[in-house]
Amino acid sequence: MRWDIFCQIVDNYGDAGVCWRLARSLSSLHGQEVRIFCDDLATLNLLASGVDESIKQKIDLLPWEESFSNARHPVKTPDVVIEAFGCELPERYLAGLFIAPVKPIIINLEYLSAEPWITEFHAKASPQSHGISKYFFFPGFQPEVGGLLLDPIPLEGTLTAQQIPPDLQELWSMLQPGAKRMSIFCYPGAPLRKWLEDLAALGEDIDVLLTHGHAELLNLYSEKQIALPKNLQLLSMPFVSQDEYDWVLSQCDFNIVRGEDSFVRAQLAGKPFIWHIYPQADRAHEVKLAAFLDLYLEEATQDLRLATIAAMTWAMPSEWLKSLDSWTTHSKAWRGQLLEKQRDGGLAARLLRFVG
Ligand code: TRH
Repeated sequence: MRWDIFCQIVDNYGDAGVCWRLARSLSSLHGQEVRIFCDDLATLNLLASGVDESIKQKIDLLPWEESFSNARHPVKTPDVVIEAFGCELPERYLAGLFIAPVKPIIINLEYLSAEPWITEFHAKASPQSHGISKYFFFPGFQPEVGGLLLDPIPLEGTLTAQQIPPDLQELWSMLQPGAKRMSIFCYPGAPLRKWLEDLAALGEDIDVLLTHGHAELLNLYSEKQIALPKNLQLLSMPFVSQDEYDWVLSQCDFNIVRGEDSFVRAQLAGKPFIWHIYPQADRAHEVKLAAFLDLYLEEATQDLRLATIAAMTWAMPSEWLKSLDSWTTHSKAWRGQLLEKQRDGGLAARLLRFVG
């Protein structure tokens, strides 16, 4: 079938990251014809870079305006229209659908959530005055909702240390032998400087991989240099491809991730992680985090529960790092449970079944 995905980039990379990952899955794993209309093509192209040309060329990445420009032949009517994260379709594009001989189905693809209430809204109709059928679709962890965007599933062990991505080889050569490795991808509001100073004071050899832009966050290049003992080495990464980022997550002992897509990738890496959830004004993010932790820690010991909740709410590492080993065991088990629950193929497969 033909899919039109509309991607409006609010900020950061996740809107593009999720839309690109979905398009890639629908196209290369499910043989669908996919176009993405995006209002910030530069960001989308950044996320789509580093993917095999044979995959990328099958997906049309188009500017938002192309969806209704009459310059070209009238836009081919799609079978499915995805409004990613509830973005509004362009009026003139919608008008084009009204005159289409066969109407598409419109899907409002929501943000990923672990909250229980989404089970009541998932797959429910959202009646529109224009009469074209539209449905809510909630990605999530529970069996009766939209599932997780998993592809490509980083199979344990295949992302071995030997396959160091080319643009990480120099950085990888600087790692301290035998040191713990942590990657950091968080929002500016995190107490990162204090967190790293506390971590360094524990005396362990640790290499901290700062993802694109985080070194600036720490004013590493300014006079207010963060003063860290040499057992903690800060290494700054370029912005790498999604698959290379998966590789980094799998090679680290601990990861700080954020938003939506890296949050899922960290779980698939089977390693302990802090989820720096996207902060919302009305503190709704705290409800979302609590809902996830309820699921994530359902089978954890009380000690691990306390350690994980402390870590996820930015307590200093000296308060919870002693639980790292049991957290690592738990993370592997959680990855296994996730893959088991999503063995139907997760979000892309469930979308296909829903519209099929
Ligand atoms: O960038 P984010 O903070 O995006 C967020 C989420 O989309 C959130 O839902 C939304 O409300 C908010 O923006 C506005 O985090 P996220 O979701 O992890 O997206 C980052 C994407 O970037 C993800 O696909 C991984 C990818 N990435 C790379 O490809 N290379 C890299 O080097 C890094 C660090 C990330």
